[in-house]
Amino acid sequence: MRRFSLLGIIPLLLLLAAGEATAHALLDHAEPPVGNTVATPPREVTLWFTQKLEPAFSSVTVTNAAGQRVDSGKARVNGSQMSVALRPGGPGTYHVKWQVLSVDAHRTNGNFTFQVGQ
Ligand SMILES: [Cu+2]
Repeated sequence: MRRFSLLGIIPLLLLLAAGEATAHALLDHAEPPVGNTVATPPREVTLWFTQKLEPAFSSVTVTNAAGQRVDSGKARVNGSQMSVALRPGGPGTYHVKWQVLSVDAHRTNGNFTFQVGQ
């Protein structure tokens, strides 16, 4: 009885694991890298996701250490990649907030920081 129920659960777990791996656009990596320090304020931020994005419903905002928005407001989406241009914002901690709609029609969002050195 016990053996039977365990065997029945394994395919279900595999199915859930596979679904989770392909579901939703999650942040894969970014430039500047998440949590890293760069010497000078970057001219743009680029984010790479685990799934293709819907350009019309995907956006990213970037604020500098003073809390001022430094992004151009116009994110560019190319497949699973999203970039936004920045104006110079000085040194300190930058906050990046993103929200995207992936092609499977799921919304996800997140945020991270990077540092700009003096
Ligand atoms: Cu999904």
